[in-house]
Amino acid sequence: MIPQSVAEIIAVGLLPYPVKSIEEHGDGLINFTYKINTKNPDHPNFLLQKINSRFFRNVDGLQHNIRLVTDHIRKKLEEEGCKDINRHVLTPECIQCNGSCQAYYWDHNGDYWRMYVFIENANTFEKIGNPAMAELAGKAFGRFHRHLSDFDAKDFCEVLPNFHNTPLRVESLRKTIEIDPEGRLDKVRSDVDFLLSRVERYSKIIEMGDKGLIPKRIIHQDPKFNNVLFDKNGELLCVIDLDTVMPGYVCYDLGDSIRTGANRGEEDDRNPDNVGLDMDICKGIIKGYLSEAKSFLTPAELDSLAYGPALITYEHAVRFLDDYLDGDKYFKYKTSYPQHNLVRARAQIKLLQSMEESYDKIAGFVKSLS
Ligand code: GN1
Ligand code: MG
Repeated sequence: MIPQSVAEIIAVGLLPYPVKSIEEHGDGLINFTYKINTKNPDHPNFLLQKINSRFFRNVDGLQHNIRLVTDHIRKKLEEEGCKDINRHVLTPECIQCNGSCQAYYWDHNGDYWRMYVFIENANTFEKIGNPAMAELAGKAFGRFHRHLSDFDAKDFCEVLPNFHNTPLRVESLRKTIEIDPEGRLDKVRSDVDFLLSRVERYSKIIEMGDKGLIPKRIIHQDPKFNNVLFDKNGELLCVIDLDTVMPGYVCYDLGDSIRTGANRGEEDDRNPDNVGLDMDICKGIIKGYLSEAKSFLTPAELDSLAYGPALITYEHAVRFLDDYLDGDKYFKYKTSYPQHNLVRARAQIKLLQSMEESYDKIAGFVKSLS
């Protein structure tokens, strides 16, 4: 169903061209997304998205970041002589409002909306099917990092502060444990002990950063495979869903793309036997990533990469368990049964064990390509 607000945006004439039809697009849980088909075939169609202002409170900052990043990538693509720039980077489109062009629209319900030019004949995929696809996934995020490797981040807004600050995520878990607001702690003692015994090991990246040994760069921070857009002929186009783009360490993106893309099971798999690292997919992602990123990464960053998968998986286990103990507040929108967050946390713990067993192999593979 098309919500009233979308009809409002069309009705008050906030779009640059006459509209033919509106359809729902994708199944985004955070962003409600609509495709706006314009009447004149010479005019582009648009993607209209509701911004999740529960996560993203600073909408000005968010839209500012997206504009900076897409402008920068566009410039890089021009320098590289890319023939079809509008398919290789997202194009934010302003919304006509009070006689001026605005980065977003605030509707009568207090929701925020923004638009991109719609990229036609393009697809995303939920799952990485084989190592060749894995290589493309790695390439997509490696290229994104490469294009932004000389970006001056000083004007950048950290829309979700400390998003990947692992020690702070652990601090939050500790606080929840102390209070145990839902009386759930007893059931999960061994999971808690497992995670707390690893705090030091997974504080290493933040410590390296604090000591200035690895640089903060602009990274994606939600590098799931379904955030990679492909042409209908299979050609890699660009990465999408730029909301979480912020300064961070490159191993976070490589790590999260492996956590989400190279798990033999599901993130919320109820059967732990299904869960584990698929080494062929993992290698594919690393190979694709380094084919783009090797050229600008420092030796210390190259060394940090192999920590990424386990680090980000650890962090997710901590976040899911924290939220479970806290009564499923943060991930409420994706919790469909009472134990869902606990199932997620345990699946992440299982994946983490499998990654820890494979650490030497991952590090060796990175080294062989560096
Ligand atoms: C959240 O809802 P989704 O899938 O886009 C979360 C990510 C986690 C992911 C885990 C803003 O993203 O960090 O990786 O869940 N996003 C935010 O399923 O917290
Ligand atoms: Mg997302």
